[in-house]
Amino acid sequence: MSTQSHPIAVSSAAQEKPAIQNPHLSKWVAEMADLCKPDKIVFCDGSEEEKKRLTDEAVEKGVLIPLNQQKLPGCYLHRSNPNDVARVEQLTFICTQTKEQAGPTNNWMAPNEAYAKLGKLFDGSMKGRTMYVVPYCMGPLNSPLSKVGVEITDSIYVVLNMRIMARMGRAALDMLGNSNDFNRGLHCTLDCNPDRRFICHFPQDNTIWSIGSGYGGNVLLGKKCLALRIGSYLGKTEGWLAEHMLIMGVESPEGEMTYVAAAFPSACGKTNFAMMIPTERFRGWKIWTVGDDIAWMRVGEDGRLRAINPEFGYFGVAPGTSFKSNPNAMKTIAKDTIYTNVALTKDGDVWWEGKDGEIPEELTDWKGNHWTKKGSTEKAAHPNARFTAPSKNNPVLSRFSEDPEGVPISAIIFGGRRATTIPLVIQAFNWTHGVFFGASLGSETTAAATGQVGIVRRDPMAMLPFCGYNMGDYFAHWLEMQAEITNAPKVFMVNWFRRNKENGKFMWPGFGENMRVLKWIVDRARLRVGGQETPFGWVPKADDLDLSGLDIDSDLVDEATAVDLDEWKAELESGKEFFAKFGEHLPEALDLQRKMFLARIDTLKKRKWGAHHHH
Ligand code: OXD
Ligand code: MN
Repeated sequence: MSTQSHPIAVSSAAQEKPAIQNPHLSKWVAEMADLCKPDKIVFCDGSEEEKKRLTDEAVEKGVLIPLNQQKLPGCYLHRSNPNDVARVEQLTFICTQTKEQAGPTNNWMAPNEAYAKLGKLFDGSMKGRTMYVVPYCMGPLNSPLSKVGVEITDSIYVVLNMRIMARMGRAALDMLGNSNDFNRGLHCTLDCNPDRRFICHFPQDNTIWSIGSGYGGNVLLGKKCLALRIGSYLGKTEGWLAEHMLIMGVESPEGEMTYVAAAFPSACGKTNFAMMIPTERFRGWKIWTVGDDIAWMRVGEDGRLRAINPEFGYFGVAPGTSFKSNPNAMKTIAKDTIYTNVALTKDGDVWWEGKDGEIPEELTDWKGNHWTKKGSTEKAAHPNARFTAPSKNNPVLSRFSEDPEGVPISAIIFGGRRATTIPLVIQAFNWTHGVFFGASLGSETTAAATGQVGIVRRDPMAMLPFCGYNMGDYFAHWLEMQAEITNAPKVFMVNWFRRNKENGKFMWPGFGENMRVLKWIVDRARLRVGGQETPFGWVPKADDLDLSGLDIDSDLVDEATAVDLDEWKAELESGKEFFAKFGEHLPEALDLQRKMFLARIDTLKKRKWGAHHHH
């Protein structure tokens, strides 16, 4: 490709060195510039000066609205196009050579077709615009577990968000050196038309092309696109795991630290759990956040699974976040935060449904319209309104969050939102059973959308929208990992949302009380507390859970941890259809697990298990 017609490259500060020395990177940037034809190219260095310059420009252009700097220093509001407020699974594609490699749960486009189709849209897309070149590192700088990506974008909003979400700029370039091993991400907002919106992943090329959207999950390419979809593929080929999991350190009053990774489907409270403050009874216990959304895990020299958080900030859901639900998040987002699609108060503060205090009489809603408490029927903040905040603002950020070796994981938790069947907590018998737990993970749809409650959407390992290759092969990869993990984490399933069959009420208080469940998990992982063997795993007996100071009786714990044979029969039978989707790619060991549990139910029913077996 010719390099004659390049616009002048403007580097952000006066530099003696050329902005990019890596020949692979400069070649690719030149090619993308030839395609997109920007007026100007800016190489981002991640400096404070650059942040100020871009922020000022964003404010001038109306991309960011400054908030009340006394109340929220360094904070800004962004309003997205109302047609562009969430991830779009139907427009997200995995572009592997064959459809089979993408598997039955992903949208697939052939790579040539995708490059051609999106190439036409990218052609000339940055005329009159600036092209920003954003090098970034996912994971601690210079960690063997980290990966470098470069995102090319026409959006200042993207640059300023990437700066919070990843280690961005010069440091990432230095880490890359002259290597060709980096993710190539191309993004253009275009005119934000849903008809010309595509998020395409090319795992075999370590490339992402995203066009027609400005929404975080579609355009902050380090997060879902690289850290999960491309990451999971890299993990399969390189022998590690990229997971949709929070990572937390649980510290006992004696200072003993146990690390736990947990997968919950989107919007099921991972951020709250990762920043949890234990209740009064657990004074002296502390939760330390390593990450709230993504874990990259590799087997260390000690044979343990070691995890890093590839991210550097939180891109969390604002509605429902309050000093009641998550005080640490509230402190985290009090400064240097970009808010997207929240409501604005008269004095330049932010507001959303579920925030503490009185509902203001008047607001400017997320679309920029006048809103009144009395007169407006619509929500003031978009339900998927977000905050982008630096991890370093988190008062309970783990001091090991930057450890290049990663933290050693002792327990893995899978959690869903289930009104029935799944006990408050249940421990798998072994690794294969744990993988089966993860592969069968499901969450119920809420009433709001369809009027139907209790429809279970299967979301294996909470990775359904994020697995960058055939999910059947992904299950096989999980099973194979056992060969290298000589000291495997114990695997658990939790369900904070089980309801009483008679009165429909939640059986468990949740929030800080979840510490009681977490303590059992930690003690099980360390082989020092009892449990009850059920046909489907270990559950705590009432005596095994520390219930002191909690206003529920032990019968309720029995109920919350009870295993009902009829419910499990339905559960295991419904898994058949989901597993069948994967055909030959489903590891036989998983379907055998399902069948074995199912077969046992019939024998147990003959002997009336459960009737006289109240643990
Ligand atoms: C997220 C998601 O934004 O899972 O983290 O959708
Ligand atoms: Mn997520």
